[in-house]
Amino acid sequence: MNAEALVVIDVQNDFCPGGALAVAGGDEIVPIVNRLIASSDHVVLTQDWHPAGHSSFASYHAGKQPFETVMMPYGEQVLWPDHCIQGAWGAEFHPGLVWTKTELIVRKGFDPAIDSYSAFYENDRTTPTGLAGYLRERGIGKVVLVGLATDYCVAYSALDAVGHGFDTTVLLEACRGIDLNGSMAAMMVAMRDAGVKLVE
Ligand code: VGL
Ligand code: ZN
Repeated sequence: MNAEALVVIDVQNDFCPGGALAVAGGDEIVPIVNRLIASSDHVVLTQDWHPAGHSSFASYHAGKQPFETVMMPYGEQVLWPDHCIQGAWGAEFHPGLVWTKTELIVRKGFDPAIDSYSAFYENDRTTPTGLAGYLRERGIGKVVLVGLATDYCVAYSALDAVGHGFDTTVLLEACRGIDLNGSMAAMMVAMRDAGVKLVE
């Protein structure tokens, strides 16, 4: 289990300036991520991939605005602007991302009833994406995470990676965050406490 994988989280148009759920400076990481891809033996990408009318969209909930929360059967859920709709421009990878050597693309958030931040589990925290099994079968014991957004999909993925026993590093210079109601500080503490290596 000595092999290492670079896991690039959601570097998609909707999370970059001009997109529906733009993360400040999201596009700035693209050249850094490209260098990391070039120097990595194994590259996995994730792609947020929602059907139109997804239940994580504020537009699905009468009277709700983006960034409000709602109680779902699996717990509290932040409501987002419509984003990363299957097949749409916003769901495509940033055009500058050199993703061609990617071995696996994990799509997530396709169940209309459940959001999915983590690359490993949907937000019910029990439905797996299969990524842990994939990495393990390939003999990968170490994961390096980069991408968007630091405090949501990167952080949830990192927490699940350590939870699965992977040696887990987040390279912060190749991440950008949303920072909603203190989420950035909270998730940085959560990652550090869980044993994620945070590299500035
Ligand atoms: C993300 C909110 C909703 C992310 C995805 O990639 O961090 N955040 N969907
Ligand atoms: Zn999403």
